[in-house]
Amino acid sequence: MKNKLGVHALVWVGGWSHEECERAMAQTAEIGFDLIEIPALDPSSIDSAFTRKMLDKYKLGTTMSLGLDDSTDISSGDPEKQKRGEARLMQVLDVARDIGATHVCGILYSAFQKYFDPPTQAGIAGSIDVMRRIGEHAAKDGITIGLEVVNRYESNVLNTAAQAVDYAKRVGLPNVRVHLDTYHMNIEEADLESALIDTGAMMGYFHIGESGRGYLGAGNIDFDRVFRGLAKAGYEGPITFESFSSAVVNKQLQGILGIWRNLWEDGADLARHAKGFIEHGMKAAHEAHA
Ligand code: FUD
Repeated sequence: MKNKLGVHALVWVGGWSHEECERAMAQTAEIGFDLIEIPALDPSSIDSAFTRKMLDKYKLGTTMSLGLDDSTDISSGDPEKQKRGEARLMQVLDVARDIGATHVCGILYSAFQKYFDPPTQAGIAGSIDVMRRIGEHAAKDGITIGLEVVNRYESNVLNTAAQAVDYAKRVGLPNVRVHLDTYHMNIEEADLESALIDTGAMMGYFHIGESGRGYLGAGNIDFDRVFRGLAKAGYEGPITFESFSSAVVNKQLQGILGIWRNLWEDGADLARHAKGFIEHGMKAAHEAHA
C-alpha cells in the first residue's frame, strides 16, 4: 500500500499547548502512523518552531485541517469577509510551510457551519477566485489543498464529490484537489464506491470515519466497498483516521460537530484498532483488484 496513514490530533488532545503537542505526537508515533493531522481553526495557537521540533523528534509527517467561520466566509459574496478569509488561509499556509505540512484541507471554501440559505452563484465564483490564489501560493511550498466535502449541516457549498470535482476543475490547479470523508459521504452520496471511482485522479486527501464517528466497524458504513473504491480509483494519497468523542474536547469543534456523546475513552486503543482495520481492508482490496 502506497498510502500514508494518519490520525487526527483530536483522537489525542483538544488543544495545542507544548504538552499536548508532544503527547499527541508521541502516541501517534508509538502506534506507527506516518502522519498527524493538526486542526488549525486558530492558526495563531500553533507554535510552529516547537511543532516542527516534535515532528522531527517523533519522525512524523503532518497535514493541517480547518474550516472558515462566518466572518471569514469566502463564499459569502461579501468582499470584506472574502478578504479576511483569504488572509486567514494565507496565515494557515505560512504555518503549514513552517512545520513542513504536505496538505492543508477542510472546509476552506466556505464557513464551517450550518447555513440557512443556499449559496449564490456569485458567492461560489468569489470562493473559486480566492481558492485559485490560495492554491498558487500553496504550490510554491509543495502543499496540496484538499477541498473537504461535508454534509449539508456543515456547509452549503460542497456536499457531494461531484460538486467538489466541478469546483476543483473551475479552480484549475493541479494542487487543488478533492478531499472525501466517509462519514460525510455516508450522509450525502447515493453510493460511496461509485463516488470514489468517479472522483478518481481528482482526489487528493481522504478521511476515514465511521457513521457515528467512533470505532471503525462499529457503525453502518460498508468499508469493504470503500476500500475497493479507493483501490479502483488508484488513490495513493494520505488516509487519515478521524474520530470525535466528548472524551477529548475542543470547544470550537465540539459545538460545530455536535460532539455530545462519549464514544470512547481510550484514544490509543481506538487508533491502534483503526490502523489495523485500514491496513487489512486496503490490502484485501488491492489483492482483489490486482
Ligand atoms: C468536519 C470534518 C473535519 C474537520 C477537521 C478540522 O466534519 O470532517 O475533517 O474539517 O476536523 O480539523
